[in-house]
Amino acid sequence: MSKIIFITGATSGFGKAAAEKFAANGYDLILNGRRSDRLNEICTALEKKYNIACLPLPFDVRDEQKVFDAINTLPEEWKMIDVLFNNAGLALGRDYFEEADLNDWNIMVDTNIKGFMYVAKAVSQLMVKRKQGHIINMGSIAGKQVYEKGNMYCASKYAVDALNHAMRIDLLRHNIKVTGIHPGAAETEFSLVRFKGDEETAARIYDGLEPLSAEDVADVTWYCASLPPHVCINDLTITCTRQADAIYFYRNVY
Ligand code: NDP
Ligand code: 8X3
Repeated sequence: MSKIIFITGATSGFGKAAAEKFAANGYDLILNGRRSDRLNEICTALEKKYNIACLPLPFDVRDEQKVFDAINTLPEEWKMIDVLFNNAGLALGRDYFEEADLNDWNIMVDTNIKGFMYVAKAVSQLMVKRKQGHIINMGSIAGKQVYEKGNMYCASKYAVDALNHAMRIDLLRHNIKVTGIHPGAAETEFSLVRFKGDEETAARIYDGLEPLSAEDVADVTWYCASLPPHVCINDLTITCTRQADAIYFYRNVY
């Protein structure tokens, strides 16, 4: 029987690349995001290409009721989730603390912390019943080190880091692995979302770098998920070669 991965934020970036990587390795997929047209297209394409099964499960992770309803009413055969890639998230704005938009902060807290937690809780309850599973949480280098104008995005990813650790401790007794992946700069739709469609500013983030790609992150996600049952990567920080931490870059701009 095929294994099942549930991926949130699968309409783009890391989630979409992970869907392809896991499908290529024979996993069946449950794919979440808000853009259902994209989910349907991705599912159809991957089913055809890899001869796997794919279930689109569109919902907004911020909607507590919808998250629990969608997961608790999955058909029985889809409840046997082996891996959760808890990846949906976003940054909005890059502003000084006193100038930042409160609405941006609310959306980041609601998505990156509360939505993240709803999905992890609902899926972990299914895993607990089976005494097996692997939760892979998407953190960030921004959850390891605060940078200027990072304020609430960094805080939300620090929360992810703390919850990742907390889940690992509490789920130990249920034989559930918990892994946190913490990438640095990666070129996806992330910066376009952060800068609200301003393509020029979004592109400048990667000036003089060869940033991580979505596929780089999908590869390490696959690595973490494909280790033997007794081995668990707890925390994995990954940057491109020209990035040392959340602040120091060596840009090729002489
Ligand atoms: P993208 O913008 O390319 O992808 C983000 C995904 O999250 C989309 O599929 C989007 O789907 C989904 N999403 C956002 N909000 C919601 C919501 N409320 N409900 C359901 N799905 C949602 O960015 P990345 O792939 O780069 O980002 C994925 C994760 O990686 C995020 O948690 C981000 O913080 C983190 N990260 C990104 C880094 C980077 O430099 N790119 C580095 C470190 C971490 P839709 O819009 O269809 O709902
Ligand atoms: C995304 C990486 O450096 O833009 O989490 O915060 S960074």
